[in-house]
Amino acid sequence: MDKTGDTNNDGTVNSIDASSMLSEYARTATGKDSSFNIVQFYAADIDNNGKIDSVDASRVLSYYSFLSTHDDDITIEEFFNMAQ
Ligand SMILES: [Ca+2]
Ligand SMILES: [Ca+2]
Repeated sequence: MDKTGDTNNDGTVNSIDASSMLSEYARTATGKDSSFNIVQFYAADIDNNGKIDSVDASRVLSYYSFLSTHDDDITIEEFFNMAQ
């Protein structure tokens, strides 16, 4: 499994993935069951803290906006290792 940010597994990382992560955060924050399976969860937990929240979603949006303005073909993990 890859930590990609691609929660719906359509091969691209974009605002749809980020909004699904915010929906997931809203569910779990209010005590509802997760709607993500384990593959989606792993892909979405960008900062590796064991939960999906607004930090992960904002990282996906940062990565998405970077990709849309650069030709670099880097993974989201490489992007945040670079950004740290
Ligand atoms: Ca996607
Ligand atoms: Ca997280």
